[in-house]
Amino acid sequence: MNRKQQYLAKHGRVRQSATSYLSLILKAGGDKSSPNVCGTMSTKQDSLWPRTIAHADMDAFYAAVEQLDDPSLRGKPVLVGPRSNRGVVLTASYEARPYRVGSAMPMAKARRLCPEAAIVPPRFDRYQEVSRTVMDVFATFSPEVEALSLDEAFLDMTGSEQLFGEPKAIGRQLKRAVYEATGGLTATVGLSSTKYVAKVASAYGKPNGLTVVPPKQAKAWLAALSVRWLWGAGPKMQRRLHDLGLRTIGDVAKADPKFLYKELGKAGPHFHALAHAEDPRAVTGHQGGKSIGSEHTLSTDTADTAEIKRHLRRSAETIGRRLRKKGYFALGVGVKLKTADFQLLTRQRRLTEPTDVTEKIYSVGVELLKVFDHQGPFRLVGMAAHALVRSEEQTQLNLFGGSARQRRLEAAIDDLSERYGANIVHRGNDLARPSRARLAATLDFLDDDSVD
Ligand code: DCP
Ligand code: MG
Repeated sequence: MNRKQQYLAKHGRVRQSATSYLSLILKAGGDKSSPNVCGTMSTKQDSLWPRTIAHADMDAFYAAVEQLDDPSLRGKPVLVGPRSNRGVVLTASYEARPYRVGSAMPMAKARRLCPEAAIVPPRFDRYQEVSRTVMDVFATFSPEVEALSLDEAFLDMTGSEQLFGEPKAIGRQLKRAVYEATGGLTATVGLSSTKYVAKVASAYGKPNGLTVVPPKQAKAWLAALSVRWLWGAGPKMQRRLHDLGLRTIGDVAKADPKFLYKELGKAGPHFHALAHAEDPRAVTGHQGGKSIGSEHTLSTDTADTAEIKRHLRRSAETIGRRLRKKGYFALGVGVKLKTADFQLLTRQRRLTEPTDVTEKIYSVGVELLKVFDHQGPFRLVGMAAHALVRSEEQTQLNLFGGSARQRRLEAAIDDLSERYGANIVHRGNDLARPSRARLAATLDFLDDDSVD
């Protein structure tokens, strides 16, 4: 039984799949009880949806949690951030957004623009808790959930029509489930056949929206949107595109890819493909944009579990040390194995609480090792920490609990490693058999420049 079949067996609720649905590209009313629903018409759905990808993002997440917990804040402009004028707004409730305030704006400026807003200091522990609830809901919809941050994720819903119905029905159920599980928070959901279009569709429907873009109509739907909706086009790139006479995504789709490459380098063909609604990336279960990894290409391929575990431990040590040094905690851990015939296999897991503890990362790695179907031999063993969150946020939480002693021990090891080199300290069980990886190529990587 593959994972999807196992999932279907476990959640064996079967619904009649709708074969067609009607909707229009329209934005209907926007109150909390009736979501915005946008979409287009499709007929023989199965053949038109090679993949079904949902993107879900909570509305004004931190501010909405504050309004949920304190009814006196409901319906009012709320800024989450420090009460002092120093620092920035983390987010603004939708009631505050008409005043043109939002995330990352200096608090002093936001208070000037929206003097009547209530200023609420952040409660990260509470946001983590709600995030776990939301991610748990997502996990009941799909075995493939890729969390991008605390409040947003991609869900691969391909083949789930039997269970949840047509895409619009999936979106409705997802929104309802989040609303019910959190006691009243809304998410905006986009559905299409690529990650890119699903994400644009959800941003388009903000707040409390549901936007369904059938793949056949994705290109036409994108065409009217401004180039600022192109993934990866920041303000500087948008100006550059405007200078080239490209104002809409449709303009980019029509442009000659060679011209785009000449003017924009590698970004040119990338934008051209997005403008054609082409985005082959799969929902990976990868836990976030930033990651820290460490992998070893072995001098001799191995199928020996004890040997593989030793490599995992070395990777976990490197990752833990780098997380602590850079001030990050990981919400997800992954294991990567490359078979002797160069097949790349990965498995990820979301943690119940963020960690920077080597032992924890290693123990999740060992658990993940059990869920690989392949027996080896493997030529590469690696681990990565995903969905990194800043430790300043975490220090406000009482996360360490039982692992406080372990953290102190690991801080002492970091100190020794810093002074005498990474190999100076080895755990007793590593000394019994020296690892072959010492002779092997090592790649410690940082997936996203912004981590540095
Ligand atoms: N956040 C932050 N600093 C930022 C951006 C966001 O601390 N520069 C936090 C606060 C947000 C949460 O992350 O509530 C989620 O970010 P989103 O970008 O999803 O923004 P919101 O959920 O607040 O609003 P939206 O409805 O636009 O998704
Ligand atoms: Mg959000």
